[in-house]
Amino acid sequence: MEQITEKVILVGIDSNEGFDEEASLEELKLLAKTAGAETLGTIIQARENVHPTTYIGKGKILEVKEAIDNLGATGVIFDDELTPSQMNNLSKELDTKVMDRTVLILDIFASRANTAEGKIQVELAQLRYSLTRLAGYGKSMSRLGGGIGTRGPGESKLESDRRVIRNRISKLKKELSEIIKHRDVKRSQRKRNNIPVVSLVGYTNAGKSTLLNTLTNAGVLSEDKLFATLDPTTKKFVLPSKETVLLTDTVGFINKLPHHLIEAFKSTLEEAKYADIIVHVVDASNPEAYNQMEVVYKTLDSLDIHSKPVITLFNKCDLCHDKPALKDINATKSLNVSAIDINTLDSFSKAIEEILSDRKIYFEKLYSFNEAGIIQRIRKSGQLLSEEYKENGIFVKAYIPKDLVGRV
Ligand SMILES: Nc1nc2c(ncn2[C@@H]2O[C@H](COP(=O)(O)OP(=O)(O)OP(=O)(O)O)[C@@H](O)[C@H]2O)c(=O)[nH]1
Ligand SMILES: [Mg+2]
Repeated sequence: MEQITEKVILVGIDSNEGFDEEASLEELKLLAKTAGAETLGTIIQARENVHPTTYIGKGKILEVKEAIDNLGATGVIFDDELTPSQMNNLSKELDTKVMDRTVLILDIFASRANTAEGKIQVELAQLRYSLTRLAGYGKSMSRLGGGIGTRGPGESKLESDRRVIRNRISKLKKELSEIIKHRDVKRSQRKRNNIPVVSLVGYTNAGKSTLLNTLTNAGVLSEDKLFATLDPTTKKFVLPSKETVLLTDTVGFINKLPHHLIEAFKSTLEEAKYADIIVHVVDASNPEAYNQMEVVYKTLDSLDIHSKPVITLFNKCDLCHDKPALKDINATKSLNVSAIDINTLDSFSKAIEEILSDRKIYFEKLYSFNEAGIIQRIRKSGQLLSEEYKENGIFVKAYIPKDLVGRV
């Protein structure tokens, strides 16, 4: 298929809060590149709030229009989610293809989705996004199809468009809930086996998949692109203490993650909810590292993921020679590592062991010979220190997870 390269101009508003707008447009540029568009220029307007009907002010619109003509752009991408009326007005005023951060991220997710679940989630998000936009387009939308069968009063076409979308949404939701049910079964199996789950979270491009690959040879795609990973991958990782944990790598977070995506991807994003330990991977070489960390914590918060032990990994430390060291007051432990260099990761394994051993207690008990099954269970979920065969049974000494005590 022939690939058309869009040439775009990026437009953002500097409201003096959170991310520096220049950095945000740098990120938008990377998103555009990931989606296959070339950035010709960037324009920033300093204003406290977005303009309610045109996002930027009148004068700035003229400036953007001029840039489109001078540079030969085929489209404009705005650094926030535009309201339907902003999008409508800007399309008219600029007379070119108008896109926003949300469309771009949805597009990237669509091209990255591999599994049935990922595809359904992306389509759900896209449909929900377009459902809110249909109203704004009104008649122009009904003319879009053109030709026989599409003529007629705009409103009724709009109604039927809506109905088609709603039906599709409810069908997809049903399919998705089947898949989620299946995953819940798997999760509860893990829980029964008592294997601790360690979940990698972090801003997109922080190095989560690289870390998983270095530790477990997982062979997960890792790339210098945003959202290289969409679908969760879980791998076994054996600690130096010989205890096994499950490491899960999943979709990264980003500033202004569209709420349609958060809704649709809830089950994927929530992967960390079932973790015993959260590993927060940070790209310490990125000048926006602190803002990115804040986005990660806010996203975890909005997913109701709290009060779990957190290990923060300041990653890519091979690139941070002259930078001041970063800190994370939210973390149980923080470490400087380089995910591409396994020699820097010993301290990481140790940190996991330490946190897990905090949750274990020393245990000894005499079991009768026909209770050998329980000892097998201790061996699997805990750390069996010794078993002594005596005349009246087997005497066991072990460290076991606290929540296993009642069951052994
Ligand atoms: N120099 C250096 N590069 C690294 C390090 N860790 C990861 N990278 C690079 O950073 C880029 C992103 O790494 P990924 O592992 O794909 O990042 P991710 O967090 O999985 O990103 P998403 O899946 O997009 O959320 C890749 O080009 C990696 O090679 C590191 O320790 N040092
Ligand atoms: Mg990844």
